[in-house]
Amino acid sequence: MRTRAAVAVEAGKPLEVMEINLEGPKAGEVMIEIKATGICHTDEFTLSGADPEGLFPAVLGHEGAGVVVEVGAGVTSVKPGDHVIPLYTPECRQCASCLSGKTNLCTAIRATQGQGFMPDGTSRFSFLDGKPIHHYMGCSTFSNFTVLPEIAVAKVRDDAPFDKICYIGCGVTTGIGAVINTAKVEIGAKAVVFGLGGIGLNVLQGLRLAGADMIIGVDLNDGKKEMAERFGMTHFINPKNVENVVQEIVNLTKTPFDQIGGADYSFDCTGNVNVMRDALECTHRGWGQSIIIGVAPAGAEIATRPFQLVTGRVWKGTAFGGARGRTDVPKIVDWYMEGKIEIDPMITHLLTLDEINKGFDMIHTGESIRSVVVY
Ligand code: NAD
Ligand code: AHE
Ligand code: ZN
Repeated sequence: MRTRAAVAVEAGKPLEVMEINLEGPKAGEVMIEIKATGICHTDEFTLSGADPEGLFPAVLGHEGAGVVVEVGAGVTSVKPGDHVIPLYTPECRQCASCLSGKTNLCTAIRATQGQGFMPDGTSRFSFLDGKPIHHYMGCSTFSNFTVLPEIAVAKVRDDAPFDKICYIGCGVTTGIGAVINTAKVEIGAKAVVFGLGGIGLNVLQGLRLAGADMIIGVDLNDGKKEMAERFGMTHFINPKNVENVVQEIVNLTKTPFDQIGGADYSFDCTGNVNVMRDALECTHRGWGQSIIIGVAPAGAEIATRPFQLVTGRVWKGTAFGGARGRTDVPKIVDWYMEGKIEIDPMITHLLTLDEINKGFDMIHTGESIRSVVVY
């Protein structure tokens, strides 16, 4: 069949909206009509050419929601008409990683996913002349119709609005999950969030849910302050206005009883390796934990004095907020529908597929939190 898609033809070039071919689902696969997709900073990162796994041409997009339209042989967990969220971190429930109970990083199809292919090593997408186009993060939600393995779709309730719950496909789950699953933040904690964009705001609302007392937000853009306060930030620091952001955080967190100071938890939501260092070093001696969420460009490396770890600080990372997609994503959709978490104010722009490059421009200018393309 034919489908409309925004194709990343080359690194650093705007996406090109066009008709392309899409082959139907093979055994164990499902075809989904994407109804809405968010544009995450990671899509921009890959399009820019900074992703060591970036492949071109490709159909990008990994933050979608839609309806199953066709299933391949042997598919049992979803049927046509089901509402689903594509998962870039699948959950096969059979591989060593899933069965370990220690990680959400299912390894069943990771190798072919990274090569831009379906698990059988081929692509379902091609240009009209037959030249293949790569899949992206196993999702390719910048296409009106896409094909995914059955293990990479979460079935969700059918009364939830697609243009809001698509964000649960990455940003919401990543931010809230980093707090709840990865850091396991406790009531009364003091936490710092570096980068108050589409991920950082969800870390903030995760911290509020977890009952953190002091929630410090750090961003170079003062324009991010108001929205961050709405999601639970109690203190704001713009690094441009202070001499040393680490010292500022240590001072803010000191009490008469605890003159050492430092955050119990910090989260990097910038992808900048210098910020990652500050995020580690502003945590408390003996027990502070710093969680890396941001994705750094090819070749970038993190550094700190090992003494920071010898003295008890812990450096961790998280992908998709440690969430097990098929199990956890339907629950997060329920939390949204029950009013336990907010999504609507963070979706600042709705776009058509033809306008998708505006969404990328607004990531660069910082004027959007999340842009969502509605098909
Ligand atoms: P975004 O562009 O919406 O937000 C980034 C924010 O960081 C902006 O507000 C920007 O002003 C701020 N910032 C940039 N440099 C800064 C600095 N030096 N100091 C302080 N603030 C700074 O991006 P997003 O969608 O929130 O994504 C954030 C990061 O998380 C990206 O690197 C993205 O690729 C990554 N990400 C990771 C996962 C994961 O599973 N680990 C999931 C989604 C996104
Ligand atoms: N391909 C990059 C890394 C990109 C990356 O870290 N992706 C995150 C999700 S970002 C979502 O917006 C992730 O889940 N990583 C785990 C995985 O298996 O890809 C690189 O540096 O090579
Ligand atoms: Zn993302």
